[in-house]
Amino acid sequence: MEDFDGGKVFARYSSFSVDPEASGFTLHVSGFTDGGAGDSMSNQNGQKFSTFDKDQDSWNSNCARTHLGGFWYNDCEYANPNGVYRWGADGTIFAIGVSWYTWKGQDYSLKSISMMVRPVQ
Ligand SMILES: [Ca+2]
Repeated sequence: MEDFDGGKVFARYSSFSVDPEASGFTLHVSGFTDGGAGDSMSNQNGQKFSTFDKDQDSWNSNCARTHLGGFWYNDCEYANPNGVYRWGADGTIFAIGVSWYTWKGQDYSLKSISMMVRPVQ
């Protein structure tokens, strides 16, 4: 992931899997290694995937609608990579950007986040 000042960091997880649709696409992520980004995914571990039209998060409202994305929201999020693209620091509307809490907080929308997955060898 990168910010708007040339900063580039990463977070690596040795294990990442998603359960089938019948199980709500539950996320299993573990084995964090810090590449400067900090761990914003463990908070989402064990959560189902929530969207505008399907609230499967742990909060009493719909995190996808509140944070304008779709993700494995919990109560609600440390990471919001499917949020609104809004050019860096912007707290006009709380936590709707492309954010990674443990690096830049919830009101900094990152320039990019790439998610890469490879099979276990
Ligand atoms: Ca909810």
